[in-house]
Amino acid sequence: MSFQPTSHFDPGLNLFKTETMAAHLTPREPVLPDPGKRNILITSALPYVNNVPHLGNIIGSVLSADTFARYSRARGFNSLYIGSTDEYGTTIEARALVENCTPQELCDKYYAIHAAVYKWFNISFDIFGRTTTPLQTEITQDIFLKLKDNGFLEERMTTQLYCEQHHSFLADRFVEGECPDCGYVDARGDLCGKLLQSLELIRPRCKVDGSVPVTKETKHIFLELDKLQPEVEAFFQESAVKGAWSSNGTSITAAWLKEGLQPRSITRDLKWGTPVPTSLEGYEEKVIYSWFDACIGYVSITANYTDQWEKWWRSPDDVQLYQFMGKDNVVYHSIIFSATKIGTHEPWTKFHHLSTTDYLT
Ligand code: B3M
Repeated sequence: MSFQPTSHFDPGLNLFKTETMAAHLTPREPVLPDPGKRNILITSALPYVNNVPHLGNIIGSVLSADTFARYSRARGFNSLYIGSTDEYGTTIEARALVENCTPQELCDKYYAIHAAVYKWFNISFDIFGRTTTPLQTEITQDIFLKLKDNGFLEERMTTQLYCEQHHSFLADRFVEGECPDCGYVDARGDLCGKLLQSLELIRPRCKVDGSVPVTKETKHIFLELDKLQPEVEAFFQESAVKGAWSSNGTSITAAWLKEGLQPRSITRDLKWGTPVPTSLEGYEEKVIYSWFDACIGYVSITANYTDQWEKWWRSPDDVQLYQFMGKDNVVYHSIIFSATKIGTHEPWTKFHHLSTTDYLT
């Protein structure tokens, strides 16, 4: 098989359009929920678009979701199965630096490769979209502003590492140094056995140019998860039982809730991402944190598929949402995405079933 990109993607339509695509992925009448039927909305986690998909991507969420989608269709349930690449965030920026291209060029290259791989595996997506679309910006900003209006966003000052060499705040992934825990000298600012923050590293250095960063104050917007904890907890208690969530999804979510939710920053000093709404002053050089809007990707992909997307995503009584993912993605879905939807005070379709797989070893 060849993974050479041979297709072109039209973000306006967000549908596969060329000969590289299987017949089941070509444009047709959109599947919409039918209130008299059982309506099943299925998602598999959106892989970062910075590499060739690996078996972990396939096993972790795609294969299980595809199997379920085939079962669901065979049972005659009205089913929509969506997937996409995840195109924002520092993983993409970091890879673009390595490949000496722009993040957009990187996304275009690897989107085609991802699409070809899933086609080769004959994955039965109804749509395989992208997260870098105007609708992603529109829907994410709308949700962001509703959270703000409802009093769940707060501005806070934070201290971060800043590279004076290339004039940029450094995301954790862009910092290396000595791990205070195990002494490893090339530890990365976001991961070294345990979750590290770059400020904890000893003798930190900028991964882009090797210079020594300074600390600097910068303001960010925080999602006040603590205020949303009671509602997230009530939703979890009911949904995990009713929708028979898989055990690791249930235990990971329960552990987070037991510890108590804390406010989390949902903006970043980066260029590659969904812009912060322009009504917020002083955020012109910042973007929304990619994990905040990655899950909103499921919604915007559906919106690129049909302008009646709200029939799927704002129909909690008519639609059952089944989400498939690896266990490292659980909290972003079960806690942060759920809290985000709850905080808008709008009738979002939330999880029915959460299916999580362990790491492929
Ligand atoms: N891209 C992480 C991953 O690929 C992230 C998932 C997003 S799901 C909305 O594992």
